[in-house]
Amino acid sequence: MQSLQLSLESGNSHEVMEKLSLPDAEIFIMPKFLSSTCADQHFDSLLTQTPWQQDTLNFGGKVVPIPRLQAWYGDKNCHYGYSGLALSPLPWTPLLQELKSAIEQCSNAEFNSVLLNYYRHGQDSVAWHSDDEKELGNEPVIASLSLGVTRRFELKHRSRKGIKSFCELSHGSLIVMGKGVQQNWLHQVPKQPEIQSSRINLTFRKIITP
Ligand SMILES: O=C(O)CCC(=O)C(=O)O
Ligand SMILES: [Mn+2]
Repeated sequence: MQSLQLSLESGNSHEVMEKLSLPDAEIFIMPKFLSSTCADQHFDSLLTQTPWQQDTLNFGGKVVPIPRLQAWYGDKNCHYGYSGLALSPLPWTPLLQELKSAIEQCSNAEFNSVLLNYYRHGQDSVAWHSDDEKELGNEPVIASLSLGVTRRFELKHRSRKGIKSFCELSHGSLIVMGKGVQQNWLHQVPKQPEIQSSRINLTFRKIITP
């Protein structure tokens, strides 16, 4: 896969994209991808209009609710799953399609699906993982848009013990995870019990269908 090419348009504050310096990975952040007014509107629409689901995982016969709510949207054939959970796509909404196009333009990548996560408060989280399911291909580009309260996004290298990093994902920010991120690193959004307010995250992905 070619490495990410970024469209940086000078004078356009939403286009300011910074590369995080992580070994063995290409990851970019645009802290102000959306203006705060736009981000507020999209947060409210997604919060109220998404059919949020409380999915469960089965750990050796024990059914455990995932500590966040989710929704999966995409093209008709985009079936996805992780840890034994199977997700069938809801059809694109105009808002999700609009966000997808804007994010495709600035990341120079294509997506056909999006996973929405709703962290209701600081007790909701996602545990250490990488998005390395085979339906995402060998070197996926995943773009992640954050709305709502700022949460900490942590990364740790898979094999070089002790090499870690983190960034704060604020309202309207976009990160683009490219070459090496899923292969060489794990990421998580840890619980932050002091946080009372909610956050929505959208990860745009490309499912490779046979
Ligand atoms: O909420 C986030 O920022 C990350 C979500 C995530 O890693 C995922 O859905 O795979
Ligand atoms: Mn992930």
